[in-house]
Amino acid sequence: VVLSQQSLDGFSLIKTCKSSADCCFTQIPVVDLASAEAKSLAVKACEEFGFFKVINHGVPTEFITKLEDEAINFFSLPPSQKEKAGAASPFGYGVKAIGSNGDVGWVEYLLLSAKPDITSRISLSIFPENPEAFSGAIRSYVCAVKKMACEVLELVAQGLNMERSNVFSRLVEDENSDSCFRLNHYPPCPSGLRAQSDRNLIGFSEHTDPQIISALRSNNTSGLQILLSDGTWLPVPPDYNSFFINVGDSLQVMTNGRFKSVKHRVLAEGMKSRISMIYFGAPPLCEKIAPLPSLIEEEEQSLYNEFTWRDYKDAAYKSRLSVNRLSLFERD
Ligand code: GA4
Repeated sequence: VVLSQQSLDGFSLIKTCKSSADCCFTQIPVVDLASAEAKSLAVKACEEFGFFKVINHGVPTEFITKLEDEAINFFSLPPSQKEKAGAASPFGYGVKAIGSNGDVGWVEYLLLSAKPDITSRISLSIFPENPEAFSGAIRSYVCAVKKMACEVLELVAQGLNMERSNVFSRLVEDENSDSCFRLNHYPPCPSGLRAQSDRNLIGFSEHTDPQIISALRSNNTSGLQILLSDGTWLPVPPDYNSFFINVGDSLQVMTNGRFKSVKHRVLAEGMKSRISMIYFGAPPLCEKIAPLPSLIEEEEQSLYNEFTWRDYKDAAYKSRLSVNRLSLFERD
């Protein structure tokens, strides 16, 4: 499959209000990791939006630019070369199809495990002459972003007055953590469609992330939107130098619903290619996920049944993107 201007068969178009008059009053919360208020602001953002922007994140700029260059280089290869990564099932290269349950998007991507050996193997199949440039760039980036994501998890644990500040971060730091990493390329929206003011091509349709935390950045291109609690979609203004943090389903469960796992989507709207890179911090497969007792308020009940990350991941991979997977684990 190649994404081309000619064949739009099977892609979804949605009606959107491009003026976005209803959402221009809402601002994405910003958390400065170096500030004293970081803990409380991060907790507030996780409760209200399940989403915030992080500045002073400490991820070296050179790791970011290096990986972005490598990603552009990878996506510029001929299809036959990209396919050498193997089909995304789950790890590998994918075009148009997302997951294996019929979801499609105006996107091509590389889905990788955060474990370096799997990435090295895939890199070797794509670049047999020099696998290290690509896998090395991914390794350095993923390591730095994981550190930042764990810092954010420690901050929110402190902000929630947890007894141990590593309650969340230890799961992602565990050597058996099931974290993964994704590079997405959204080609420019076909010109014929760009002209239609009230229709948008879906790049990645609405979903929540099943993991604990996701850390995303992009090449300064718009398209990402988050769903607000009033049901409106808020476009996220792009920012090359910042990271965006998403609360995942597992963190929603551990906080007994206090933090919201944010629904988000990407529209292919621009004339520019969008490149995004997302680190998904996950627990080990055998880890039990349940609301933490200290976060179940008095007179409140646990909202979810306990499950292992393996159970949840299996359920997620069997479902369509937009499904509310957590409802399967809600307590009756
Ligand atoms: C959404 C978050 C991550 O991108 C991802 C996605 C995964 C995939 O692309 O294979 C899923 C999706 C994501 C949730 C539901 C299932 C699985 C596609 C899909 C239809 C890598 C993940 O972990 O879950």
